[in-house]
Amino acid sequence: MINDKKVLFSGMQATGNLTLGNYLGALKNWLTLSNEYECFYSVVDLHSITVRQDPAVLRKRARALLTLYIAAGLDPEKNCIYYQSHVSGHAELSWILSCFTYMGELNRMTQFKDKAAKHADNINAGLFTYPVLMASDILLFQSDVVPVGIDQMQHLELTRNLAQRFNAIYGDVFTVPEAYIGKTGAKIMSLQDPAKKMSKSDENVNGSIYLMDDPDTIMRKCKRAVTDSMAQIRYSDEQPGVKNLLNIYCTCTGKTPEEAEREFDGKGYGDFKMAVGEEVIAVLKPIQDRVKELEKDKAYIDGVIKNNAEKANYYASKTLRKVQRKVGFPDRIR
Ligand code: ATP
Ligand code: LTN
Repeated sequence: MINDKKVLFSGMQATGNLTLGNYLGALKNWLTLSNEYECFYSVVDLHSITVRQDPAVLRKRARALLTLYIAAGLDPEKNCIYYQSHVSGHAELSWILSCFTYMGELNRMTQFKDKAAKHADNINAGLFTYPVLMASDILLFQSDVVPVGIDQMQHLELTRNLAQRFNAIYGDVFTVPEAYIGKTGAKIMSLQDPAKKMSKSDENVNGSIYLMDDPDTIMRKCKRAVTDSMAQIRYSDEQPGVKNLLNIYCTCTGKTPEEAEREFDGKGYGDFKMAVGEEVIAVLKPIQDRVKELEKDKAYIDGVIKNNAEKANYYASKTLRKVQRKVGFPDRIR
């Protein structure tokens, strides 16, 4: 608990331009929860380098991502928005927790298998221990809740196991966190291949709507979205393309799939896709406008970065010192 509130932690990697999947699956829920919890939202740049990055591009994207968090509506006075690399506790706790993680556990992680297949020329140890760093992010702030898309569930389970394992040995050190997964939007699929998750590192740019896409591009991508020849708008696994568009529509409008099915009953795919495009544009336009405004105010963003890194470091050190003492590291002499 911080200031009598439960703690929330989440983060995103600055590995590309954010997609609608990132927004509907994660960021949107961050906004809903931000009043209720004491929140830490990190730009997880340590995670980003598990895949080779161009330094200048990474720096630029990390700042764009941090700006986007604010533009989406997270107030940096109330929410701690910061770069993971500015808080060394993440890496320090990660080392300690890696000594409590079994190779077999990490071997089972599907994200590692996917990424290793995608980057066969660079299967580095960081990619393998990525989930331990993620667990450290969460446990470092004694987080109660972690809003993520469904693809992160396996990492959350590992985090809970590590917390429980550590607590069983050393007493009540870590809060055991819960995942928060939205009812709709938890897994937005590629518009070009509804069997694949919409992903910011997908080479096919038509499969993803990027948060900074202009309205014409958004409409074009929606109109070209892969559907089927069943000529009916139903929320069913037999129609994965239509189901995905309905998910997008419902998460944007707050309607239930049943309401949307009724609304589009008897309508053609053309009209339906246009309606989806319009809702997406309506959701993204205010965020895009705010990004453009914020980008002009360098001093403001710099201030946010500085102040929040201090705040994050303060809370991170508290947990870290406690953990170091528990495992037997000597106290510092002041
Ligand atoms: P990459 O393509 O680099 O692996 P990514 O697009 O999967 O990246 P992350 O930075 O790994 O994005 O994820 C940020 C957050 O967005 C996580 O909470 C993740 O669960 C969520 N997320 C990512 N893709 C989707 C999606 N298609 N639908 C719903 N949520 C998603
Ligand atoms: N692995 C996450 C990003 C991430 C994260 C976290 C999410 C890193 N650390 C802590 C929630 C909490 C991903 O989305 N790929």
